[in-house]
Amino acid sequence: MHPLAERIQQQDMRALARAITLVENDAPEKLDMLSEIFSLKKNAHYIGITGSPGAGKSSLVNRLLTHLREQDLTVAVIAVDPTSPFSGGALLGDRVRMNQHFTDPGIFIRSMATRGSLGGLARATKDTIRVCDAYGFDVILVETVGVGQSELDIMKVADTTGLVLTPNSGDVLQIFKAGIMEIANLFIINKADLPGVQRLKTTLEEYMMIANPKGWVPPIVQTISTQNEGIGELWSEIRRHHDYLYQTAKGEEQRQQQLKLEVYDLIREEIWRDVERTIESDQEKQQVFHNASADPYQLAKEWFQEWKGKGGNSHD
Ligand SMILES: Nc1nc2c(ncn2[C@@H]2O[C@H](COP(=O)(O)OP(=O)(O)O)[C@@H](O)[C@H]2O)c(=O)[nH]1
Ligand SMILES: [Mg+2]
Repeated sequence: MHPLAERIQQQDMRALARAITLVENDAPEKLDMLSEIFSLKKNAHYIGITGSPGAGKSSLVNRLLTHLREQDLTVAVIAVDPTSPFSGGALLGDRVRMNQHFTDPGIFIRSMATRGSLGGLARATKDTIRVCDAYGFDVILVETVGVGQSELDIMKVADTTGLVLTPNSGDVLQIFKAGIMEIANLFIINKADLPGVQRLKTTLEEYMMIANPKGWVPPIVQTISTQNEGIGELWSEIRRHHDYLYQTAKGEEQRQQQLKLEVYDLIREEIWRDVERTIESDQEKQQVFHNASADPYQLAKEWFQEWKGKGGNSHD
């Protein structure tokens, strides 16, 4: 077994951090290590918390953390915020209160570095979730800013996704356009101390009438994270969704669909990585790019056919 996998099995937190760094750096041994780590899979509940910047995601995650620790559940927090260059606790908003968690061995907090492309970040985050699961955390909370495809990709592996919205912020329309409404299993109206809660609630109810979801109907939960209000209800709705996933046929169907998407995703990445490496290492092909007016359709068609004909990359 990979030495890190073995140490993770023994709940060595430094090995956990090391493995995540390997994943982030896209180390050559990554896939082998991950596949061994995957065999150690426990059954953590992966929870995604997404929403616009400033919606209160970090504050909520922080409150939820305290709530979960009170029930003796162990928690990994993964913060993904490509718009924020900060690292460590600073990213998690409420820094002072967050610090109290740093010395607790039942908690692991990691913010993902924004190295490389956004796509790379999404992949690294998904792998990091797997590593945390193998370690044995009961709950894995992933905070992401819901802005684009990359975040949507991360949420695809979550068991339960909560979308954080705030009254009168006008972010619903933007979120709607970005296709984030569909991935929400739970609508969280945070900052419920501000005016406009009822209006936002009506908007969400109208949306749900139109979307007409089969199976799970996303509940609307109100929270005021600054006052620690609604956290208990939020957690019980998250658990209710977990029960739905594991105890109903529709839930099972959703999990199968998720597995399929994940496999497709991994294959897509493997293929692209292979094709890219082949073309990048081909001097002749690189020369072709010097002619900026070359026909991209023709080149893509030709080179992809050529790659397929060779049975993929034979460099490794
Ligand atoms: N009024 C009010 N402010 C809140 C609430 N929750 C968070 N905030 C504030 O909103 C700001 C952004 O919170 P943060 O958790 O960093 O948001 P994030 O960017 O979504 O992670 C901070 O100043 C919080 O104190 C709430 O329930 N009510
Ligand atoms: Mg935040």
